[in-house]
Amino acid sequence: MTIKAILTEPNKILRQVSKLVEKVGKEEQKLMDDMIETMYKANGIGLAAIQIGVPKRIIVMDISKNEEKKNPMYFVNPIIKNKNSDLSRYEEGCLSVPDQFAEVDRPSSCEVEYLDYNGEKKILKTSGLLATCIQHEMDHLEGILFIDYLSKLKKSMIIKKLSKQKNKVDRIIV
Ligand code: GNR
Ligand code: NI
Repeated sequence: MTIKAILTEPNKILRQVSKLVEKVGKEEQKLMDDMIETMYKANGIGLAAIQIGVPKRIIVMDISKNEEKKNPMYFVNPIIKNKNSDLSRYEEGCLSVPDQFAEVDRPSSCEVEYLDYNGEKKILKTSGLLATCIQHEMDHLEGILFIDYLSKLKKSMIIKKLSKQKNKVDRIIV
């Protein structure tokens, strides 16, 4: 397994729409292994392939709190169904929007249809943090970030901060 670099905003790659996976083969499983390792290393609870620069419709998640009882979840070609009209508000963060947090409203529960690690078709009913997280990850597959739901002012302040941070890092490296 390999830890990959996570792309951060502003980066046009994060705005790409990811492509359907035709078959869950060795290559896709290797990608999922790398994604889950990268996500654990970064202390995240979810990661979409595009965040490591791969435009495939693949998501990994683990919302378990206990370090010892890891519960990695893998979603290939996920589709969201039966979104609840009730909304839940969560303070969201994103590994591609480092150190920035904001409240976002999303359907409080939904169903997800997907292929698992072995390419088998599954349906999962989600609520709470799991529902919020899967919807956050589904957005990545469409090139959407949680900051897109904020006011223009809040969003532009965040992007400005991140651009400055990036310039700093570049200067250190150069
Ligand atoms: O680690 C993450 N935490 C989180 C918290 C609230 C709502 C969504 C998330 S997902 C995020 C990891 C990430 O950026 N996934 O794309
Ligand atoms: Ni994210």
